[in-house]
Amino acid sequence: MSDCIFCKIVAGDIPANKLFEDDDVVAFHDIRPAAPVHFLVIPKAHVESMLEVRAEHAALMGKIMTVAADLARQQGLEEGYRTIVNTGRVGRQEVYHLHVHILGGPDVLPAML
Ligand code: DGP
Repeated sequence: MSDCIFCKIVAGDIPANKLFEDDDVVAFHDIRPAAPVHFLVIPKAHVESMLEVRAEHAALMGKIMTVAADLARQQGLEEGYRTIVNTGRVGRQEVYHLHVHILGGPDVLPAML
């Protein structure tokens, strides 16, 4: 998707502070951190949102969550963190390339749910 900002990060066309990358997923720090640790894990393939996720994406979605958990441990979030996926207009999704937010840090996370 030529106009997708996260596809441009995947392609290396715009910079990102990457934490992890393999053939399927990329993780990078959020440009507008809402917590002391705030990173995103995305599929390299352009999947717009959870609205598009089907059974064929099961392995990829599992990998995204596994990478998120591994990176959270690496980032020192042993006591926990928030994992958020905003979906569609109603879910206040801003960037239409599926991404999982991981937010952590001591005592700074607002109560949301
Ligand atoms: P949302 O679609 O609402 O789940 O959030 C999108 C997030 O993506 C938001 O927290 C800011 C982040 N973001 C947007 N553009 C960029 C960018 O170019 N680089 C990085 N690292 N993060 C971005």
